[in-house]
Formats: sequence, structure tokens, C-alpha cells
Amino acid sequence: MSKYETKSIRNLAVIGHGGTGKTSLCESFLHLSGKTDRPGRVDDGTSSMDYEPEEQKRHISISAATSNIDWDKHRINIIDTPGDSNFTFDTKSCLRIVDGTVVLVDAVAGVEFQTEKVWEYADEFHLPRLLFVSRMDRERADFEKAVASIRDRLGRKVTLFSLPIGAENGFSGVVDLTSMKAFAFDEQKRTEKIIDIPADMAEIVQKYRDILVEDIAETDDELMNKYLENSELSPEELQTGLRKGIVSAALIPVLCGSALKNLGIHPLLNTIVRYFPSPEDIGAVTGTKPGTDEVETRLPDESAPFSALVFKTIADPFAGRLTLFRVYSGTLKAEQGLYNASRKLNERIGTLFFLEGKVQKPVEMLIPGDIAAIAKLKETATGDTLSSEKAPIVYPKCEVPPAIISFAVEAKTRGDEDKLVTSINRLIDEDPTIVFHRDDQTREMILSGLGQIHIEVTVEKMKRKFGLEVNLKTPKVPYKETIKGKTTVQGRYKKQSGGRGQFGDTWLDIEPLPRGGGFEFVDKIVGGVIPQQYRPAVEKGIVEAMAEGVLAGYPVVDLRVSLTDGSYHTVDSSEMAFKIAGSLGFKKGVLECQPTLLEPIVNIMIEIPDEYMGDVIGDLNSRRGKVLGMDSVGHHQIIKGQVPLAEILKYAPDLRSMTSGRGTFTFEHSHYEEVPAYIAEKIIAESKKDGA
Ligand SMILES: Nc1nc2c(ncn2[C@@H]2O[C@H](COP(=O)(O)OP(=O)(O)O)[C@@H](O)[C@H]2O)c(=O)[nH]1
Ligand SMILES: [Mg+2]
Repeated sequence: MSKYETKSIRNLAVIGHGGTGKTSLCESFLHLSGKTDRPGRVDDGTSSMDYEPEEQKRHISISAATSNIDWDKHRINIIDTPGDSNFTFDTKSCLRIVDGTVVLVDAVAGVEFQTEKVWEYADEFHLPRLLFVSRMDRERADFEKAVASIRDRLGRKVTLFSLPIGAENGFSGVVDLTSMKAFAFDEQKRTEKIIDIPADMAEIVQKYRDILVEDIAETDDELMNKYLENSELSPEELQTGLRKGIVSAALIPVLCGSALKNLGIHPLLNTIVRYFPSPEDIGAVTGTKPGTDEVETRLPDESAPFSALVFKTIADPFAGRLTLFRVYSGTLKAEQGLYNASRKLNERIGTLFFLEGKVQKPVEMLIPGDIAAIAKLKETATGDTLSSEKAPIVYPKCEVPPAIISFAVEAKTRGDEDKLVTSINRLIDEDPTIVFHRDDQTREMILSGLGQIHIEVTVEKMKRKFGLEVNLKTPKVPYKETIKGKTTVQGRYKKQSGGRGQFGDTWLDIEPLPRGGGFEFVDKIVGGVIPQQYRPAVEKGIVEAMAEGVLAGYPVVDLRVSLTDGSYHTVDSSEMAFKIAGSLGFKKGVLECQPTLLEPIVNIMIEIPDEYMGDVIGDLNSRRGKVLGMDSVGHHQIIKGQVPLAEILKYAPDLRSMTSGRGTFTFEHSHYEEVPAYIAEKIIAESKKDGA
């Protein structure tokens, strides 16, 4: 279709647990709609949606990919999303800008943990959706069981829209209960054809058709009355009820099929074009006037001012940056110029295009509902709103989830440090869930992300895209040192070397402060036993000495030093001499004050299904963690607690394996606490070894 209107667009994301066949389903869409001659296959790396090497190597989707098809005079924009929890921000960011979603549930496994997560996202954005029970041709595929798990775990009423004909090896087609037609694969024409409903299915088909009609009637009072009168609904009434029910997500269809066998795809795509909302049906979208809370709305109308939301950025080492966005209102042509309302700046634009897998198809003009891309924007990032400069608007963006695992990175080749920083920053452009910073205390470059695989993939991309190889190490824990006792100590520095000597003499009271108290210096000198001009130097000397503690070289905190007494020499005293005297006194004194190690403690929040409760709490205890509270939400438990940072450096992969991937957690720094003696000994011994 060369030309289409907003009302014939359907914007769709395919979501679900990893490995349920999302990418294969998209390939089947492309193939059956005539977009591709032969279906791309995930398994042999020929999928047009999983086109990145990191995806082909692992056979999983890491990054969302877009394409589009023409189906029954409609334009369907399709986004294939990653199912792995390491990459869900991308999935969420895509759900933010579509008008409906297809949720895949594997016919063997039923609902899995990531199904529940993406389902929650679909709820968050109030998306119309349908469930597709996929891979019906696999051994042990069981439609009824999969539907039961949907009813049990997704907590919403669902309605069967199609029934499978056979299962496993014998899966040969589907009965579409909305059109009351059956579909099978035509080997010659290489597409689905309409067949008779198998005679032995008549009864069950009628049973589920009746339920379907009743469920449709329930979406509308008027329809319900008619249904109660005639116990039937006219095709028009069904049509209206279906649209209304699906658009409001009151009606959630369950379909089934097999992407690899191209079965059940026609009923699915027909459901999308007939009953799913177009951008026009969605109507006005809401944002704010830039920099204010003032609400602004835009209609999906070509004559409205232009507005679009950026949902993804791709860092291409050759083509530069690609910015993917969805148009909400107005039109865009390249010569129009581009305004970024979130950042209040103008961008130069080149060609506009649709991104089909990795292929760029240039397009003259964009209309409301289009999902398109521009190359080489300089300042625009994921989440930004592009809009008319005269009528600016900013749409709410997706919150980026906090990182949960960190590694210290260093370039394999010395001298590549600058390249490391620029490469990571370019990857952050396309993936805002990567966090990168230099730790002030440990001086390590820290790369953080949403899981071990996320970090590994990031490192692989750095190598492929920028030719940069790095080593990953467990980051150092930023321990600190403090004191538990107090003392009074003399710090004295005296040097006689031929000419002018050096002399400084101080008396210091050293005592602990409460945790978090930092450092206090109190000048208690009375009279002029140490002249005013030398006293700040004493403090300076102490502060410098505090940078490296006596136990293991960590910064010393939470103490007060009072300068109480001392003496000076009219010729030999200098700021330098008093600085050294302060430093010497401090180092000597701290040893007399029961020095001890402190470690960072984090607040942790862990969410797990009930059945893992015992294991997860047992494990948390073995990590010296404390449980502070528990909440149950549905079949889930939320555990709140505190645990030493040193014990959760690898928690992401550990929790993943402990809970078969179903547990999630977040944490944030809380405070410092004393390290138990038996652990402190080891840390001190380690530091002596490193220092030697
Ligand atoms: N038997 C069978 N296998 C399928 C079907 N769809 C996908 N697969 C396989 O399931 C695996 C995961 O598929 P993929 O499309 O990558 O799933 P995704 O992770 O949800 O995108 C691959 O090995 C596919 O070949 C199907 O309908 N039937
Ligand atoms: Mg995939």
C-alpha cells in the first residue's frame, strides 16, 4: 500500500517471555503479508528482526526492532520486543508508544514470569491486547492447559477467539470463532487457506462460540438486553461489541497458532485490523507545555501541530545515530526542520525513513500514527518529544529502571581510556539503562546495568561497534575506616639541617563521632601557643592523613580532632612544619583509638513469588542481611531489608538462578556500618598483600 490514512494504521508490539516465538511470529507476519519472499528464521540467524550479531549469537532478541506490513487494506506497524528481563526497558519504551499488543504464551510452558512482567506493563499503559498461545506444533503443546495458566496467573477475564485443530505434530489449523471459519496451510500457495470446520469439532466450536457471543454482549448494556431477548446478536452488533470490548481491554481475546508453520496468523492479523484501535480511535493524547505543568493535548490529525515521541535510539558506527519515534499529531517532511521540545533546540534533519529490520525505506511525509526514523540527530535522546516549535508539547516518558549490577571496566590496551569513555557514552545513547561513572574513592571506572547478560552484551557491542576490548572485574567495595576509642596525642615535627630548621608541635584530642558524622576539627588553642596562621595547616595535615587510613588505606571518617595545645619556634616554624606535625599526630593517635573498618550497607527490596520465600530469606541471612519487613501482593512477596554491599555484588545472577528468573530486586545506598572482626581481618590482609 503506497498511501494509507491514519485511521487504517495499527501500531502493535509483540511481547512475552523469552523464547515464546515473538520474533518468529513477526517473521511469519512479514512472510504471509508478502513483505518477504521466504520467512526469516531465528535459528539460522536469517531473521530480519533479530539482525544484530549479539542477538544472532544468542538466538535471543536484545533490542526492539520495527517493521510494517500491509494487511487487508491496513497498515500494521510491528515492533518485536526482547523478552529477557535484562532488556525490558526497551520493551516498556515500545509499549509506551503503541496502540495495542500481542502477548505470546508458549503452548507448552504456559504463562511464565516474564509474561507476568510484560502484562503489568500493558496494564500500566492501558493497552488493548490479545493473547496468542504460540508454538502449538511442539511436543506436549496443550492449549487448554495454557489457557488455564492464563486464567490462573494473569488475573483477567479472557475469551477464546480461536480453537486449535489438533496439537503437537498433528496441529493442522485453527477455527476462528469470530468468523466461524477454519484455516489450514496451503502448501502450494504457501499461505493459509479457508477450510471447513472439522465435523468432529462442531459441538465444541458451538460451545465456545456461544461463550464468545455472551462475553461480547457483556461489554455493553444495550447489547446485553438484545442478547437476552433473542439469544443471538447480528453480525453488526457483534462487530460493534468486539471493537468496543477490545479497545477498552474489557474483552481480551485468546488465539492460538504456530509461527513456524504459519498457522493461526490470518485470524490474528484479521483481529488486529478489524477490532484493534487505530490512532484515530485512541483520540487525543496528553502532554504538557515544556517546562510547565500546564496540560496540552493533541489530536491525531494531519492539520494539528506536529508532535512525536522518541522511543528508541540506535548507535550505528557507520550511519551514526538513528532516532526512532512515533508521530502523534500533524505531519513531518524533511524540509520542515525539526524542533526538540524536551531540550528546546532545533535539529538538522536529513532523510525520513521507515526502519524495516535494519533496512531503511525512505519516506516523503509522515502522518499521525506513523512509526519512523531519522539519522544523525545530534542532541535528541530516547524519551524526548519532537514537536512544532510554534506549538511545543512534551509527552511523559518511561522511567529508566535503576541498575542492579556493577563491574569495574578497564581498556585491554593501555591508552584506550578516552576511547572507553566515548564508546560507553555512545552506547548509553541507545541504551539509557547503562550507567557509567568513575568512583571517587576507588578510582575505578564503573559500568552498571540491569543484569549480567546486559553488561556482557554491552561489552560485546563495544568491541563490534567501536573496536574496543575491555576487561571486567568485580568492583572494589568503598570501605572506610573509623575509630571507636579516644586519645590525647602529641604530634611533633622537628628537623635540623644546617640552615633553617623545621618545627611544629601540636597536642590533639581525637574522639569518635556518631555514624555519618564525617569530620570535625575544633581549634581550642588559647592565647598564642600556636599562632593563628599555622592552625589551619594542622587541620590540612590531618585531612590529608585521613585520606588513607592506618588499617587498610581506606578513608577515615566519623571523628573529631581538637587542637588543644602545642608550641612553636619563631624562626623554624612554618605552615609546612605544622601540617606535618598534625599529620604525624593523627596517624599515631588513631592507632590508639581502636581503629576499625566500615562497610557500605544498602537498602534492598526483593520481589519474588511466594514459593521462593524460604530460599531467598535463607540466602539473605547467609549474606549477613537483615529482613526489615515483608508485604504480600497477590502471589508475590516483597521483602525489604538491609545487606552489606560486599555481599550483593553478584546478586543479580544469583537471584535469577535461585528463583528461575522470577525474582527482581532494587537497592540503594543506606549507610556505613562496622565490619565484623573476622571479615575485617581478611580485608586488611588483602590490602597488605595488594600494597606489597
Ligand atoms: N515448533 C515451533 N517452534 C517455534 C515456533 N515459533 C518459534 N519457535 C522456535 O522457538 C525458538 C524461539 O523463537 P523466537 O522467535 O526467537 O522467540 P522469542 O524469544 O519470543 O522472539 C526458536 O528456536 C524458534 O525456532 C513455532 O511456532 N513452533
Ligand atoms: Mg525475539
